Amino acid sequence: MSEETPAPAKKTNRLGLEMASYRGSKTTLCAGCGHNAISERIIDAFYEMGVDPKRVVKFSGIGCSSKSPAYFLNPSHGFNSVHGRMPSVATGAMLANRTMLGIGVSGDGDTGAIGIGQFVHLMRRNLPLIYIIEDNGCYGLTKGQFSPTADLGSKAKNGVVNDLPPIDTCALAFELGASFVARSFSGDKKQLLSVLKAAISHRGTSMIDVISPCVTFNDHDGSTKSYSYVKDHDEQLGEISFVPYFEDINVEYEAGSTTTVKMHDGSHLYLRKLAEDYNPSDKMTAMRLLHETALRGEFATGVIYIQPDKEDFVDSLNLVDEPLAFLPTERTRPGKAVLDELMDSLR
Ligand SMILES: Cc1ncc(C[n+]2csc(CCOP(=O)(O)OP(=O)(O)O)c2C)c(N)n1
Ligand code: SF4
Ligand SMILES: [Mg+2]
Repeated sequence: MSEETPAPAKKTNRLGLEMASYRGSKTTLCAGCGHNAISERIIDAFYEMGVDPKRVVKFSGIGCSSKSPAYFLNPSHGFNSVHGRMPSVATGAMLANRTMLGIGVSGDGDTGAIGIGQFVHLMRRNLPLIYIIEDNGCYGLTKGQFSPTADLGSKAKNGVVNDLPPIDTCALAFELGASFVARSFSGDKKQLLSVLKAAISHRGTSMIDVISPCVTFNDHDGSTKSYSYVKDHDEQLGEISFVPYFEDINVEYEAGSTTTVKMHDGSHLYLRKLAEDYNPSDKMTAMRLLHETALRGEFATGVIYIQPDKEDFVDSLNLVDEPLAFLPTERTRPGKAVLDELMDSLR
Protein backbone atom coordinates (compact mmCIF):
# COMPACT_ATOMS: atom_id res chain seq x y z
CA MET A 1 0.00 0.00 0.00
CA SER A 2 1.49 3.37 -1.02
CA GLU A 3 1.89 6.01 1.67
CA GLU A 4 -0.28 9.09 1.16
CA THR A 5 1.71 12.25 0.37
CA PRO A 6 0.81 14.97 2.84
CA ALA A 7 -1.02 17.94 1.30
CA PRO A 8 1.33 20.92 0.85
CA ALA A 9 1.03 23.47 3.66
CA LYS A 10 -1.19 26.41 2.71
CA LYS A 11 0.59 29.75 2.30
CA THR A 12 -0.06 32.10 5.19
CA ASN A 13 0.97 35.63 6.16
CA ARG A 14 2.67 36.84 9.35
CA LEU A 15 -0.60 36.43 11.30
CA GLY A 16 -0.90 32.83 10.09
CA LEU A 17 -3.92 33.75 7.95
CA GLU A 18 -4.52 32.42 4.46
CA MET A 19 -5.44 34.64 1.52
CA ALA A 20 -9.01 33.29 1.85
CA SER A 21 -9.42 35.37 5.03
CA TYR A 22 -8.98 38.52 2.94
CA ARG A 23 -11.33 37.68 0.09
CA GLY A 24 -14.91 38.86 -0.24
CA SER A 25 -18.06 37.67 -1.94
CA LYS A 26 -18.11 36.95 -5.66
CA THR A 27 -18.29 40.19 -7.65
CA THR A 28 -21.52 41.18 -9.40
CA LEU A 29 -19.81 43.95 -11.41
CA CYS A 30 -19.28 43.63 -15.19
CA ALA A 31 -16.47 41.31 -16.26
CA GLY A 32 -13.40 43.44 -16.95
CA CYS A 33 -14.54 46.40 -14.84
CA GLY A 34 -11.50 48.21 -13.43
CA HIS A 35 -13.16 48.20 -9.99
CA ASN A 36 -12.70 44.39 -9.79
CA ALA A 37 -8.95 44.75 -10.34
CA ILE A 38 -8.79 47.28 -7.49
CA SER A 39 -10.58 44.89 -5.11
CA GLU A 40 -7.98 42.22 -6.00
CA ARG A 41 -5.13 44.58 -5.13
CA ILE A 42 -6.79 45.54 -1.83
CA ILE A 43 -6.97 41.82 -0.95
CA ASP A 44 -3.27 41.39 -1.84
CA ALA A 45 -2.19 44.49 0.08
CA PHE A 46 -3.99 43.64 3.34
CA TYR A 47 -2.83 40.00 3.13
CA GLU A 48 0.80 40.90 2.43
CA MET A 49 0.84 43.59 5.14
CA GLY A 50 -0.59 41.07 7.62
CA VAL A 51 -3.43 43.35 8.76
CA ASP A 52 -5.99 41.58 10.95
CA PRO A 53 -9.20 41.80 8.86
CA LYS A 54 -11.27 41.95 12.06
CA ARG A 55 -9.56 45.26 12.86
CA VAL A 56 -10.67 46.78 9.56
CA VAL A 57 -13.83 48.74 8.85
CA LYS A 58 -14.94 49.29 5.25
CA PHE A 59 -17.09 52.22 4.15
CA SER A 60 -18.71 53.24 0.88
CA GLY A 61 -21.38 55.45 -0.66
CA ILE A 62 -23.50 54.43 -3.66
CA GLY A 63 -22.38 53.36 -7.14
CA CYS A 64 -20.77 50.34 -8.82
CA SER A 65 -17.54 51.37 -7.04
CA SER A 66 -19.33 51.61 -3.70
CA LYS A 67 -20.46 47.99 -4.07
CA SER A 68 -16.80 46.90 -4.07
CA PRO A 69 -16.29 46.51 -0.29
CA ALA A 70 -18.56 43.45 -0.53
CA TYR A 71 -15.90 41.85 -2.74
CA PHE A 72 -12.93 42.06 -0.36
CA LEU A 73 -12.23 41.43 3.35
CA ASN A 74 -15.34 39.43 4.26
CA PRO A 75 -14.44 39.16 7.99
CA SER A 76 -14.18 42.98 8.34
CA HIS A 77 -16.85 45.38 9.52
CA GLY A 78 -18.68 47.30 6.79
CA PHE A 79 -21.09 50.19 6.25
CA ASN A 80 -22.52 50.76 2.75
CA SER A 81 -23.90 54.24 3.39
CA VAL A 82 -25.82 56.85 1.39
CA HIS A 83 -24.77 58.46 -1.93
CA GLY A 84 -21.97 60.95 -1.20
CA ARG A 85 -22.28 60.63 2.57
CA MET A 86 -19.59 58.09 3.34
CA PRO A 87 -17.14 60.61 4.91
CA SER A 88 -19.48 61.57 7.75
CA VAL A 89 -20.27 57.93 8.54
CA ALA A 90 -16.55 57.11 8.48
CA THR A 91 -15.78 60.09 10.73
CA GLY A 92 -18.27 58.90 13.35
CA ALA A 93 -16.97 55.35 13.25
CA MET A 94 -13.30 56.30 13.46
CA LEU A 95 -14.00 58.62 16.40
CA ALA A 96 -15.96 55.88 18.17
CA ASN A 97 -13.13 53.38 17.84
CA ARG A 98 -9.73 54.87 17.11
CA THR A 99 -8.05 51.46 17.07
CA MET A 100 -9.73 50.41 13.81
CA LEU A 101 -8.18 50.73 10.37
CA GLY A 102 -10.64 52.45 8.04
CA ILE A 103 -10.87 52.04 4.28
CA GLY A 104 -13.48 53.85 2.20
CA VAL A 105 -14.31 53.18 -1.45
CA SER A 106 -16.10 55.86 -3.41
CA GLY A 107 -16.70 56.73 -7.07
CA ASP A 108 -15.96 59.87 -9.05
CA GLY A 109 -19.70 60.65 -8.99
CA ASP A 110 -20.10 59.73 -5.33
CA THR A 111 -17.13 61.96 -4.43
CA GLY A 112 -17.08 64.70 -7.08
CA ALA A 113 -20.81 65.42 -7.47
CA ILE A 114 -23.25 64.76 -4.62
CA GLY A 115 -20.46 64.10 -2.10
CA ILE A 116 -18.12 67.00 -2.87
CA GLY A 117 -19.05 68.91 0.30
CA GLN A 118 -18.30 65.93 2.51
CA PHE A 119 -15.11 65.18 0.59
CA VAL A 120 -13.57 68.63 1.07
CA HIS A 121 -14.08 68.53 4.84
CA LEU A 122 -12.69 65.02 5.07
CA MET A 123 -9.52 66.17 3.30
CA ARG A 124 -9.00 69.21 5.53
CA ARG A 125 -9.60 67.18 8.69
CA ASN A 126 -7.01 64.48 7.98
CA LEU A 127 -9.17 61.68 9.41
CA PRO A 128 -7.18 58.43 9.59
CA LEU A 129 -8.79 56.73 6.59
CA ILE A 130 -7.74 55.24 3.28
CA TYR A 131 -10.06 56.97 0.80
CA ILE A 132 -10.12 55.37 -2.66
CA ILE A 133 -11.89 56.96 -5.61
CA GLU A 134 -12.54 54.38 -8.32
CA ASP A 135 -12.49 56.94 -11.11
CA ASN A 136 -14.11 56.06 -14.45
CA GLY A 137 -15.31 59.53 -15.42
CA CYS A 138 -18.95 58.45 -15.44
CA TYR A 139 -21.88 57.29 -13.35
CA GLY A 140 -21.51 53.60 -14.18
CA LEU A 141 -24.39 52.39 -12.02
CA THR A 142 -26.94 54.72 -13.64
CA LYS A 143 -25.80 53.96 -17.21
CA GLY A 144 -22.84 56.17 -17.98
CA GLN A 145 -23.73 59.86 -17.58
CA PHE A 146 -20.69 62.19 -17.31
CA SER A 147 -19.32 62.65 -13.83
CA PRO A 148 -17.39 65.74 -12.64
CA THR A 149 -14.05 64.04 -13.44
CA ALA A 150 -14.92 63.50 -17.11
CA ASP A 151 -12.52 65.50 -19.25
CA LEU A 152 -13.53 68.43 -21.40
CA GLY A 153 -14.33 67.15 -24.88
CA SER A 154 -14.65 63.52 -23.77
CA LYS A 155 -17.35 61.72 -25.76
CA ALA A 156 -19.94 59.44 -24.13
CA LYS A 157 -21.15 56.18 -25.65
CA ASN A 158 -24.31 57.91 -26.90
CA GLY A 159 -22.24 60.55 -28.76
CA VAL A 160 -22.76 63.41 -26.27
CA VAL A 161 -19.62 65.55 -25.78
CA ASN A 162 -18.73 66.77 -22.29
CA ASP A 163 -18.49 70.57 -22.32
CA LEU A 164 -17.51 71.10 -18.67
CA PRO A 165 -13.96 71.12 -17.29
CA PRO A 166 -13.06 68.28 -14.89
CA ILE A 167 -12.36 68.40 -11.17
CA ASP A 168 -8.93 66.96 -10.42
CA THR A 169 -9.54 65.17 -7.11
CA CYS A 170 -5.80 64.86 -6.41
CA ALA A 171 -5.25 68.60 -6.88
CA LEU A 172 -8.29 69.36 -4.71
CA ALA A 173 -7.23 66.97 -1.93
CA PHE A 174 -3.74 68.42 -2.01
CA GLU A 175 -4.97 72.04 -1.82
CA LEU A 176 -7.20 71.14 1.13
CA GLY A 177 -4.34 69.65 3.13
CA ALA A 178 -4.59 65.87 2.61
CA SER A 179 -1.44 64.31 4.00
CA PHE A 180 -1.17 61.52 1.40
CA VAL A 181 -2.22 62.02 -2.21
CA ALA A 182 -1.71 59.37 -4.88
CA ARG A 183 -2.99 58.41 -8.28
CA SER A 184 -2.79 55.02 -9.92
CA PHE A 185 -4.40 52.92 -12.61
CA SER A 186 -6.47 49.77 -12.02
CA GLY A 187 -4.45 47.94 -14.69
CA ASP A 188 -1.06 48.62 -13.04
CA LYS A 189 -0.91 45.79 -10.49
CA LYS A 190 2.57 46.50 -9.16
CA GLN A 191 2.18 50.22 -8.67
CA LEU A 192 -1.31 50.03 -7.16
CA LEU A 193 -0.19 47.36 -4.69
CA SER A 194 2.73 49.50 -3.51
CA VAL A 195 0.55 52.60 -3.19
CA LEU A 196 -2.04 50.68 -1.15
CA LYS A 197 0.62 49.24 1.17
CA ALA A 198 2.01 52.71 1.78
CA ALA A 199 -1.51 53.99 2.49
CA ILE A 200 -2.08 51.20 5.04
CA SER A 201 0.99 52.44 6.91
CA HIS A 202 0.07 56.11 6.77
CA ARG A 203 -1.76 57.66 9.73
CA GLY A 204 -4.02 60.37 8.33
CA THR A 205 -6.15 60.60 5.20
CA SER A 206 -4.66 58.65 2.30
CA MET A 207 -6.48 59.89 -0.79
CA ILE A 208 -5.94 57.57 -3.76
CA ASP A 209 -7.56 58.35 -7.09
CA VAL A 210 -7.46 55.14 -9.15
CA ILE A 211 -8.35 55.51 -12.81
CA SER A 212 -10.63 52.55 -13.37
CA PRO A 213 -12.17 52.20 -16.82
CA CYS A 214 -15.89 51.42 -17.04
CA VAL A 215 -15.82 48.78 -19.78
CA THR A 216 -19.55 49.11 -20.37
CA PHE A 217 -20.06 52.87 -20.66
CA ASN A 218 -16.71 54.63 -20.80
CA ASP A 219 -14.08 52.51 -22.57
CA HIS A 220 -14.18 53.92 -26.05
CA ASP A 221 -11.95 56.15 -28.15
CA GLY A 222 -13.35 59.52 -27.05
CA SER A 223 -12.83 58.82 -23.36
CA THR A 224 -9.76 59.87 -21.43
CA LYS A 225 -10.57 57.18 -18.82
CA SER A 226 -10.32 54.29 -21.30
CA TYR A 227 -7.59 51.66 -21.02
CA SER A 228 -5.90 52.78 -24.23
CA TYR A 229 -5.92 56.49 -23.33
CA VAL A 230 -4.50 55.93 -19.86
CA LYS A 231 -1.83 53.53 -21.12
CA ASP A 232 -0.63 56.19 -23.61
CA HIS A 233 -0.80 59.21 -21.28
CA ASP A 234 0.39 57.80 -17.98
CA GLU A 235 3.45 59.57 -16.57
CA GLN A 236 4.84 57.33 -13.86
CA LEU A 237 6.38 59.23 -10.98
CA GLY A 238 8.72 56.45 -10.17
CA GLU A 239 9.17 52.83 -9.34
CA ILE A 240 7.84 52.42 -5.82
CA SER A 241 9.10 49.84 -3.41
CA PHE A 242 7.44 49.53 -0.04
CA VAL A 243 9.03 47.87 2.98
CA PRO A 244 6.76 47.24 5.99
CA TYR A 245 8.24 47.83 9.42
CA PHE A 246 8.09 44.15 10.38
CA GLU A 247 10.45 43.07 7.61
CA ASP A 248 14.17 43.70 7.26
CA ILE A 249 14.81 46.71 5.13
CA ASN A 250 16.77 45.34 2.24
CA VAL A 251 16.22 47.14 -1.03
CA GLU A 252 18.72 47.52 -3.79
CA TYR A 253 18.83 50.97 -5.24
CA GLU A 254 21.25 53.15 -7.03
CA ALA A 255 22.64 56.03 -5.03
CA GLY A 256 21.01 59.30 -5.91
CA SER A 257 17.98 57.78 -7.61
CA THR A 258 15.76 56.97 -4.64
CA THR A 259 13.72 59.00 -2.18
CA THR A 260 12.99 57.43 1.19
CA VAL A 261 9.89 58.36 3.13
CA LYS A 262 9.64 57.20 6.75
CA MET A 263 6.02 56.34 7.44
CA HIS A 264 4.17 57.09 10.67
CA ASP A 265 4.43 53.47 11.87
CA GLY A 266 8.17 53.24 11.21
CA SER A 267 7.97 51.54 7.82
CA HIS A 268 9.60 53.01 4.75
CA LEU A 269 8.43 53.94 1.30
CA TYR A 270 11.08 54.11 -1.38
CA LEU A 271 10.41 55.96 -4.58
CA ARG A 272 12.72 55.38 -7.46
CA LYS A 273 12.39 58.56 -9.36
CA LEU A 274 12.23 58.77 -13.10
CA ALA A 275 12.02 62.54 -12.92
CA GLU A 276 15.42 63.78 -11.80
CA ASP A 277 14.22 66.03 -9.00
CA TYR A 278 10.81 64.67 -7.91
CA ASN A 279 10.36 64.84 -4.17
CA PRO A 280 6.88 63.83 -2.86
CA SER A 281 7.37 65.65 0.42
CA ASP A 282 7.89 69.00 -1.31
CA LYS A 283 4.58 70.87 -1.61
CA MET A 284 5.65 73.18 -4.42
CA THR A 285 6.95 70.28 -6.52
CA ALA A 286 3.69 68.37 -6.08
CA MET A 287 1.62 71.42 -7.00
CA ARG A 288 3.69 72.09 -10.12
CA LEU A 289 3.48 68.45 -11.17
CA LEU A 290 -0.31 68.35 -10.86
CA HIS A 291 -0.72 71.51 -12.95
CA GLU A 292 1.87 70.67 -15.59
CA THR A 293 0.64 67.13 -16.25
CA ALA A 294 -2.97 68.34 -16.42
CA LEU A 295 -2.00 70.94 -19.04
CA ARG A 296 -0.37 68.20 -21.12
CA GLY A 297 -3.42 65.91 -20.77
CA GLU A 298 -1.39 63.37 -18.81
CA PHE A 299 -1.91 61.61 -15.52
CA ALA A 300 0.96 61.61 -13.06
CA THR A 301 0.78 58.27 -11.24
CA GLY A 302 2.44 57.26 -8.01
CA VAL A 303 2.59 58.95 -4.62
CA ILE A 304 2.26 62.62 -5.55
CA TYR A 305 2.43 64.12 -2.07
CA ILE A 306 3.07 62.80 1.41
CA GLN A 307 3.33 64.50 4.78
CA PRO A 308 3.84 61.63 7.28
CA ASP A 309 3.90 63.68 10.47
CA LYS A 310 0.78 65.81 10.12
CA GLU A 311 -1.49 65.48 13.18
CA ASP A 312 -4.61 63.47 12.35
CA PHE A 313 -8.17 64.43 13.26
CA VAL A 314 -8.57 61.86 16.04
CA ASP A 315 -5.36 62.95 17.80
CA SER A 316 -6.28 66.62 17.42
CA LEU A 317 -9.45 66.06 19.48
CA ASN A 318 -7.50 64.89 22.57
CA LEU A 319 -9.68 61.84 23.06
CA VAL A 320 -8.96 59.28 25.75
CA ASP A 321 -6.84 56.36 24.57
CA GLU A 322 -9.59 53.78 25.08
CA PRO A 323 -12.08 53.59 22.20
CA LEU A 324 -15.15 55.70 23.04
CA ALA A 325 -17.32 52.78 21.93
CA PHE A 326 -16.12 50.71 24.90
CA LEU A 327 -16.40 53.31 27.65
CA PRO A 328 -19.08 52.52 30.25
CA THR A 329 -22.01 54.94 30.54
CA GLU A 330 -20.78 56.38 33.83
CA ARG A 331 -17.65 57.65 32.04
CA THR A 332 -19.50 59.16 29.07
CA ARG A 333 -22.48 60.76 30.83
CA PRO A 334 -21.78 63.31 33.54
CA GLY A 335 -23.88 62.57 36.62
CA LYS A 336 -26.39 64.96 38.18
CA ALA A 337 -23.83 66.36 40.61
CA VAL A 338 -21.50 67.36 37.76
CA LEU A 339 -24.37 69.00 35.85
CA ASP A 340 -25.51 70.88 38.96
CA GLU A 341 -22.00 72.16 39.48
CA LEU A 342 -21.85 73.29 35.86
CA MET A 343 -25.18 75.07 36.08
CA ASP A 344 -24.07 76.80 39.30
CA SER A 345 -20.94 78.05 37.57
CA LEU A 346 -23.10 79.73 34.89
CA ARG A 347 -25.35 81.57 37.31
C1 LIG B 1 -29.37 60.63 -3.26
C2 LIG B 1 -29.15 59.88 -4.55
N1 LIG B 1 -29.08 60.54 -5.71
C3 LIG B 1 -28.85 59.86 -6.86
C4 LIG B 1 -28.72 58.52 -6.85
C5 LIG B 1 -28.53 57.77 -8.17
N2 LIG B 1 -27.17 57.30 -8.33
C6 LIG B 1 -26.81 56.09 -7.92
S1 LIG B 1 -25.19 55.75 -8.21
C7 LIG B 1 -24.97 57.28 -8.91
C8 LIG B 1 -23.64 57.71 -9.48
C9 LIG B 1 -22.56 56.71 -9.32
O1 LIG B 1 -21.40 57.15 -9.97
P1 LIG B 1 -19.98 56.88 -9.35
O2 LIG B 1 -19.91 57.33 -7.95
O3 LIG B 1 -18.98 57.48 -10.27
O4 LIG B 1 -19.88 55.29 -9.32
P2 LIG B 1 -19.66 54.23 -10.51
O5 LIG B 1 -20.99 53.58 -10.66
O6 LIG B 1 -19.23 54.96 -11.73
O7 LIG B 1 -18.61 53.33 -9.99
C10 LIG B 1 -26.15 58.03 -8.90
C11 LIG B 1 -26.27 59.39 -9.46
C12 LIG B 1 -28.79 57.84 -5.60
N3 LIG B 1 -28.63 56.53 -5.50
N4 LIG B 1 -29.01 58.53 -4.47
S1 SF4 C 1 -21.31 49.59 -15.48
FE1 SF4 C 1 -19.16 50.19 -15.66
S2 SF4 C 1 -18.55 50.77 -13.55
FE2 SF4 C 1 -20.44 49.54 -13.41
S3 SF4 C 1 -19.74 47.43 -13.09
FE3 SF4 C 1 -20.06 47.72 -15.31
S4 SF4 C 1 -18.05 48.29 -16.09
FE4 SF4 C 1 -17.99 48.61 -13.87
MG1 LIG D 1 -17.86 56.56 -11.74
